[in-house]
Amino acid sequence: MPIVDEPVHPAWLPPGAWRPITGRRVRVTGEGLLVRTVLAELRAAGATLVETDGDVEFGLGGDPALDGEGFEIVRRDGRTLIRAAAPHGLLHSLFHLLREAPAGRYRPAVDRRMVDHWDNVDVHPVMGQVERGYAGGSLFWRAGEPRRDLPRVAAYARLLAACGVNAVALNNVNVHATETRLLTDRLAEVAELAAEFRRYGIRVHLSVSFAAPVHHGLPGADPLDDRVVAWWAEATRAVYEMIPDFGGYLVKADSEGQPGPFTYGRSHADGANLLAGALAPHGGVVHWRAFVYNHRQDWRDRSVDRARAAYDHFTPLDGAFRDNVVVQVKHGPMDFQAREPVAPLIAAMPATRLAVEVQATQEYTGQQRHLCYLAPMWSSLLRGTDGPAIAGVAAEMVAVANTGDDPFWTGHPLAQANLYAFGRLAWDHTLDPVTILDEWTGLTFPGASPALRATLHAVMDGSWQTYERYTAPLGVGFMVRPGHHYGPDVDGYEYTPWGTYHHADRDGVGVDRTVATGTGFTGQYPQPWASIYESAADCPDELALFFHHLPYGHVLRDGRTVIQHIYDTHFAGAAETAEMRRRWQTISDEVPTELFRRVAGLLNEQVRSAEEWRDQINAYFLRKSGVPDEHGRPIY
Ligand code: BDP
Repeated sequence: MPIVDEPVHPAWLPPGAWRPITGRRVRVTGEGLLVRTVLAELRAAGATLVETDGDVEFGLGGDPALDGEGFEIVRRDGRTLIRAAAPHGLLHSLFHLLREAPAGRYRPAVDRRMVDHWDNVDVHPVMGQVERGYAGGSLFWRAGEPRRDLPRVAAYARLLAACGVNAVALNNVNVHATETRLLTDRLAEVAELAAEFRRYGIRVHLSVSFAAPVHHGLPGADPLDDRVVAWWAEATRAVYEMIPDFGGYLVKADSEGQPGPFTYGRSHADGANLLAGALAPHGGVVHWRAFVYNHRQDWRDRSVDRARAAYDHFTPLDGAFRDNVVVQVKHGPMDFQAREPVAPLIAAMPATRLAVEVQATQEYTGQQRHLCYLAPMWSSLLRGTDGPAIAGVAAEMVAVANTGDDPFWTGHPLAQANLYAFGRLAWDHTLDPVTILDEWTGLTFPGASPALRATLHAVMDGSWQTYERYTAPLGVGFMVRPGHHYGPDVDGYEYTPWGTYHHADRDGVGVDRTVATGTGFTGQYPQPWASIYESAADCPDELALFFHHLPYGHVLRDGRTVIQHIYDTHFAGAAETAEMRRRWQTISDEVPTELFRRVAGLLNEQVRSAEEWRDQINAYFLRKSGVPDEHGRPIY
C-alpha cells in the first residue's frame, strides 16, 4: 500500500517522519484488519519485518485495563516492546512511536474523538460545497456526485488516525434534500467511504434530518408516532446491514431552520430517544446538538439572550436521554467566537453523556487566511483557566473539520496544526500546546532546524491572542461581516434577529448578562464562577464585555480603561501580524517552496485584514466615545 503517494503537499507523516522505524527489525503478532494496516505502514516505512526477536515488537495480550485503544510501551535492553489489549491500541501505538513517545502506559482521555464535516453533496447556492469550508471542495462529493477519490480518502483517514481521531461525520449538520438520501438509496456511497476509514480504526457517522421520514413519504415525523418509529428502525437496520460498524447519527434539530421535535409538540429528549432507539440494537449512538436558540429574536428586547438558550432548553432534560444519546454542546454559549466563556450547560448535565464541539474550521478565527493556532484556546477551556473545566466532564470531543481537497489539506498550510492539535488534546487533555506544535513540526517537517522550529513558535504560539487583539474587543464577539463572517463590520449584526449584539452607545459597550441588572446568564454557572462573572471587578478582562455593559472609562483589572484597552490591543494586534510576516520571510530555505509562498501570500492578506480591523474598530469607538487615544496614535 502506498503510504505517501501524495497527490498533495506534506501534512504530518511524510516519509522522513518514519525515522524511528526505518531500517529497524520489527515483529508484529496478531491478526485482523488493523494489524494488516500496521504491517503495511511498517513495510512502507522501510522496517524489516521479522518473525522473532525484533528491535521493536508489537503484540496483543496487554493488560485489559488498557481497554480498546490503550497500549503500553516498555523499553528493555535496547528493545521496544508494545502491548495492547486490542488491535486499535496497536495502531495508535505505532503513531506514538513515531513521536518517540517515552515508555509508559497510554490511554485516551475520552472514548470518542470525532471530526464533523460540514460537506454538502450538492453545491449549496449560498454555502457552496462545504459549509464554512476554507480548504477547497469536499473530499467526498463534488456537485452532487461521489468523488470516489479513495486513495485520497485513505490518506485522510491515515492523517486523522495519526493524531488520534476515531470517528468522522461525513456530511453537513444542515441536511438538505439530496443529503437525506445518503441514509437510503445513496447509502452505497457512505459504505465505500466507511471501508477506507475502517482500515484506520475510524467509524463513520452521518448527519440526518429529523424530517427524513417525511422526505421518504410519511405524513409527519412525530417521534411518538409508531409509523415514524418503524421507519427509523427499518432505515437503521438497512444501514447496519451494509455498514456493520456504522457509528450513528448526528442531528441538528429545531435550530436555524432545521426541522425537529418542536413541530410535534415534543421535546428534544423525545426526538433524540427516537433515533437512539433505532440505533441501540446495533450499538450506534446519536449525537444530538444543543445548538438550539431563537435566531428570530427581537433585537430591541434586551432581556432575551442567545447565550442562555442551550442551558434553558437542555438542563430540564438532564437524565431523560437514553444511554446511547450524546448531547453535543458547542464549547461556548454563543457560536465559536475567538473568545467566549465555557458554555454553562457543560457543567450542568451530570446525568447526560456530553460531547464538546470546537471549530477547527476557522469560521470566526480568520477563515484559514489568517494564521490562528487554536490549541492554546482549546487547552485553556479544557483546563478551566477562566471558567469551569471541560476536562473530566466531557465524555467525548468533536471538532468541525478544517480539511478539504486543497493540496495542503487545510487552505492555510499551517492550519494543519489545528487539526493535529485537536486530535492530540482530545487524546490527552493535559498536553501543552507548545509541545504539540513541536510534535507537529517534527512530523511535518522531518529534520526541522532549530531556526525553523523557533520561527514556527514565534508565528504560531501567540497567534490566537494576536487574532483576538485586532478583532472584537474584550469578549464581546462578532462584529464580522454578515453572511460570510470574514472581516470587520462593527454593526453588521447589531440590528438583526440573530442575537449577537455589542450594545455600544456613546457611554459604553458590552452586554449586561448579570443576574442583578442584566439577562441573568451569569446565574447559569456554578460557584465560584457565577460570582466571578457577576462582578465587573472580578470578571477576567478578556470576558469583560461578554458579561458586562461597561462605561468607556471603566478601569479593567489590568489598570487600563476599556477605551484605552481597545486602542492598545488593536494597534498591538495589527503590529504583531506584520512581525509574523517578517519572521516568516527568514525561513524561505527551510520549507518547500510552494508551502513557503502560500503562507507568505496569506500573511500579506492577514496584515491587510488586521489593519482593516484595527482601523474600523478604533475609529468606531473613537467616534462613539469621543475619548482620544492617550498615546496620540492616528485613528481615522
Ligand atoms: C454557525 C455557522 C453555520 C452552522 C452553525 C451550526 O455559521 O453555518 O450551520 O454554526 O453550528 O456558526 O449549526
